[in-house]
Amino acid sequence: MGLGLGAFSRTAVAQAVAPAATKPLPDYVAWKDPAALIVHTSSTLETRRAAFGTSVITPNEQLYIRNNLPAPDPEIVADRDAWQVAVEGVKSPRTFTVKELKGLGLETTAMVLQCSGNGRGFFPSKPSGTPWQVGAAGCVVWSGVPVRAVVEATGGLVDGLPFMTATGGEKLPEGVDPKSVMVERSVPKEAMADALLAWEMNGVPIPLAHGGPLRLVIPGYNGVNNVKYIKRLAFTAQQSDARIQSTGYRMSPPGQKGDPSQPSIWEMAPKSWINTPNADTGPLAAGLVQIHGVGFGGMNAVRGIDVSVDGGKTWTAARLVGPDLGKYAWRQFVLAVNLPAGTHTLMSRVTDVKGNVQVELAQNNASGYSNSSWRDHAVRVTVA
Ligand SMILES: Nc1nc2c(c(=O)[nH]1)N[C@H]1C(S)=C(S)[C@@H](COP(=O)(O)O)O[C@H]1N2
Ligand SMILES: [Mo]
Repeated sequence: MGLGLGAFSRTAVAQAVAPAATKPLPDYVAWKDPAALIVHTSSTLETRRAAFGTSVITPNEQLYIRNNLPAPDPEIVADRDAWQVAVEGVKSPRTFTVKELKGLGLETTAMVLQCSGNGRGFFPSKPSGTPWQVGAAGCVVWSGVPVRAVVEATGGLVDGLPFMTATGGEKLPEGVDPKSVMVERSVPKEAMADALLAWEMNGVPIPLAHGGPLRLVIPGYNGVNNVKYIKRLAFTAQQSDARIQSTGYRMSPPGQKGDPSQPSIWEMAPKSWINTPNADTGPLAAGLVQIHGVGFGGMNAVRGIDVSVDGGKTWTAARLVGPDLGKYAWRQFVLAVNLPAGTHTLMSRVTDVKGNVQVELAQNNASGYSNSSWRDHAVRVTVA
């Protein structure tokens, strides 16, 4: 797809703003826009700050990728409607094909998909893991059946099962303990309220790399909980004992291993950042600059986004621009500012409708998760 003239023109435009060299795109995402992405490894691709556009939605060609295991064989999207998911922990457990799910209901939800390690690259402690900056995130529109409708169709929840546990459909490598590699995540069952079993994203069937034929999406929750190629959705008494749940994705104090007593990486916190101008913009001419970026509340809608051009001493309310796609989507903001010659530190800070304000400083933690710090996300620009 998209390898005609469009690819040439995209490349030509993006080269002007993104000259830095990067590794070639891995085969399974060869259809992505190389100019928009930083290829960290074959399983971690990040959207460049300078590549985020101003049309709210992040196009699939530009969206980040994070895989804990190699993506499954493309044969699983050859007949999408035939993909099966087992539903358990309900009164009448059963397996559904995607075709059957399509008969149960339909909802469309815009939401921020963000890796919990987004912003890890800003921790001075240099935690191990991909040093993502801002681009392990995007705003995506998903279509699918509400999990609530699937639960209703299976007779309702069995009592006393506080978690919703989802299992990814990857083939596991042989010779290792499956629990050490499988992607199986548990969240509080209340998270099902707005969750979907989705088959479409941004207007097309979900590409294999993003979890097609079927993906669990849990608006407001960190990326890892949005299990791709889902093959089992179970309401469970305990959280999964897979490593990715029990010791992985925990807010562990620096230097400590993860363990089940520490908070799991579930709900996202309010966060915003400036996309333009940025480090790739080059020297600006003195005069009016349109500072724009994105902000989201995590679990709540955005009330407002403020911008500072003096390193966080004073703040001015930015204007929210573009369509409001609901409380789980990000809002775009713009502020026109007259910047005199010199070097300036620009930052943004979002407040949600409940009054929660984006944090100034991130909580340091062993794996570098959940960096929402407005200080860390500042951009420095020079005006000639
Ligand atoms: N089955 C499966 N689901 C998964 C993963 C995975 O490796 N396998 N990675 C998770 C993580 S850590 C993130 S951040 C998101 C990334 O989604 P994307 O690659 O579609 O951007 O998917 C999540 N769901
Ligand atoms: Mo992630």
